[in-house]
Amino acid sequence: MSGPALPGRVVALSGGVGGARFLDGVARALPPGALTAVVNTGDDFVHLGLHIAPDLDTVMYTLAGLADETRGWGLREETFATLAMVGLYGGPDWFLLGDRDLATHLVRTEALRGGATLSEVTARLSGALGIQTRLLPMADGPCRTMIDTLSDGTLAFQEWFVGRRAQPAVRAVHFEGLPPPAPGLIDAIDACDLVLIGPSNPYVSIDPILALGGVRAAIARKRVIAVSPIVAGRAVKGPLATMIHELTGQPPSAGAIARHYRGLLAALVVEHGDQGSLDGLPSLATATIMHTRDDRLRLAREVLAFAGALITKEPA
Ligand code: FO1
Repeated sequence: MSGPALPGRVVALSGGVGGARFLDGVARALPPGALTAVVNTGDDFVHLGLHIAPDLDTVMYTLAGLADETRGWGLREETFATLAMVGLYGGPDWFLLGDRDLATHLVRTEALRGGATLSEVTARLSGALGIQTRLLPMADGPCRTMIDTLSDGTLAFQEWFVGRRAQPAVRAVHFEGLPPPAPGLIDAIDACDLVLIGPSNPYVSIDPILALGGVRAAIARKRVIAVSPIVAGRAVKGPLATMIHELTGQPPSAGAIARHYRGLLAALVVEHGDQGSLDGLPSLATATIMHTRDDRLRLAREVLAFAGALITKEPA
């Protein structure tokens, strides 16, 4: 007996580590070419003269099977000799750039200075790493996530997240610069059967993508399923649980994620036991924490089968 048909074309929105791991599962669960990944670039910054795109690189290294699985970002078996020398000179060594990772930033920066767009460089770098998934930065132009803090004024994302270990309490998040979405992004959404939102931080990883002109409206016309980055009241990684409390006054829960994406979602994928707070939003309850590569594939297959059943049941 065959199950519901898998969605044919899928667009998935992603930030760094959690989103990248989910994308890895979805990419392997679908036929080659079926997935377009749209990646947050609000975290990008220029550091030591280089264009650093942390979420794009985390996604690229994860899909290529090269990511450091413990940290979640950067390359595995990395060394930091160049950074040690930067520190010896009194240069900025607070952001950990590995020796091999630096090659990505050097080649990207040189290509951008030569007139290539971020989309073009991303296609070149991901192609060189053998990645078959289409990777789109959310935009070619700069859109910078800025964190308004209670104690330290307004900080650029990496300055807050890495430089101050996400310690200053957050009053608000805003984005500087609203470039057009990357070429092909709206077309990819228009042509897809399903939009997935990975288990990424909604405020700093997904909202920058949704803020770009036309993206939220295009997504709102589609069947959208998100995976909750909150499990049993805690963030799987990073400062999200504290941010939910600081920004909404609510306790962190899958329900807070559902309310954040109100009006967009057909369903939310949550951890077993987390369905209680969803205010009636349809959900799939399963094991959402991805410890292994097999977990990623299993979760992706479950989400796609669930989406297939939703599509079969409720034609758009
Ligand atoms: N995250 C950290 O917490 N500390 C770092 O020193 C750090 C360096 C770094 C270098 C390259 C890269 O691609 C990512 C890096 N990240 C680091 C992760 C980065 O801050 C991401 O933006 C966040 O993980 C949010 O997605």
